[in-house]
Amino acid sequence: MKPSTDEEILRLLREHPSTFLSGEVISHHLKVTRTSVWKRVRSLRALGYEIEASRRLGYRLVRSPDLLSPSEVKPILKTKWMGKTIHYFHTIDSTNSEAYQLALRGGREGEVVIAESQRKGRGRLGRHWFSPSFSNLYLSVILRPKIPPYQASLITLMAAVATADAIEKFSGLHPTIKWPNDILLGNCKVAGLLNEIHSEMDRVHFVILGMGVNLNIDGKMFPREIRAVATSLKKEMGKPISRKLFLQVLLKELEDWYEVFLKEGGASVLKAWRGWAQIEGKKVKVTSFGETVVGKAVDVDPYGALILKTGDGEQKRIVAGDVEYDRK
Ligand code: BT5
Repeated sequence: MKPSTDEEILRLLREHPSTFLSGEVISHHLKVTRTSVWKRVRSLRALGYEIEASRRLGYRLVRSPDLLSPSEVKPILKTKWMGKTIHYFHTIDSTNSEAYQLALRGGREGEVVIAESQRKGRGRLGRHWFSPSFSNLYLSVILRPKIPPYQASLITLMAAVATADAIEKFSGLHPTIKWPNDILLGNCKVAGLLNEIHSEMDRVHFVILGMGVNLNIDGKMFPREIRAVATSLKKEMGKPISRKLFLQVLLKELEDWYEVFLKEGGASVLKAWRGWAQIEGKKVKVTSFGETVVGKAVDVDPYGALILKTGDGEQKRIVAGDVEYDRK
C-alpha cells in the first residue's frame, strides 16, 4: 500500500528529529506544492501532532499523539511479518468485516486492520462490542493457516494465550482466560476475541482474528449494562497507557504464538492456555445453542472444546457457548 502524504511528511520529520526541515525540501520530496505541505501540517496538528513551524526554517516534529496509525505503529513494530501492512481507519463499521472483505479480495497473511472506533463492533453471535474513539484497541488480522476447519478453534485459544501474555508483559498484572475467548483481570473482561473463518470442508481459506482490548477507557465510561463486568488496563494499572506500545507487545506475542502453533500443532498452545485458564475443577454453567448445562470443568480437548462433567457423572463436550463460573 502506498503511504499517504501525511505519513510521508511524518517520516521525513522523524528522520530529522532535532532539526527543522524546510517546506521546500518536503515539497520537493513529495512532489507537491508548499501550500499543500502547509495544509497537511495543519491537518496533522488537528490530529494532535505538535509540529513547530518557522517561516525561515520550516517544520519540526515536537510530539506525536497516541494514535494507532501506520506512521506511529510501523516504526516501533518488533514483528517479522505481522502488521507490515496496516489498513487504518478513524472509524469503521467493524475491523473484522473489513478484514474479511480484504481477505476475499486476496489480502495476505499478516495484514492488519486497525480502527480508532467502530460503529458496529461485533462480539460473537451478533452481540455488540462497545468501541469508543481513540481509547482502546480494535484490531483484526488476516491469517491463512493450512489447517482443516476442525482445528480453527485452536486459533482462538492461541490468540487468547498471546493476549494474556501481552497483558502480563506490558502491565505486570496477571490476567485469566475464560473459555473460549474472554480475557479477564480480576473478574472483569478486559479483552474479547472474535474468530471468523472462511473454509471448505477440508481446508481453511482464511481466518479473521478480531481482538478488542480495553486500554485507556475510564471505568465510568462503559455503558451501564457492562460497567460491573468490564475493565480496562488504565483502570487496573491506575494510569493511562501508551496504546501503540501495547500494540507493539501484542503483535509480537501473536506472531510468536502463531508460529509455535503452525510448527508444533496445538499441544504447546493448549499447555499455555491451561496455565492461564486454571479451569480444571471449576463449577460452571454453560449456555450452548440455547441449552444450559451445569457441571464441573474437566479440561479442554485437543481441539479446544470444553469438557464438562455433569451432576450425573456424564462427560459433555461443548464446542461453542458462554461460560459462567459458579462462585459459591
Ligand atoms: C467477544 O464477544 O468478546 C468478542 C469481541 C471482539 C471485538 C473485536 S474489536 C475488533 C474486531 N472487530 C469486531 O467487530 N469485533 C472484533 P462475546 O464473547 O460475544 O462478548 C460480547 C459481550 O461482551 C457483550 O454482549 C457485552 O456483554 C460485553 N462487552 C461489549 N463490549 C465490551 C467491552 N468493550 N468490554 C468488555 N465487555 C464488553
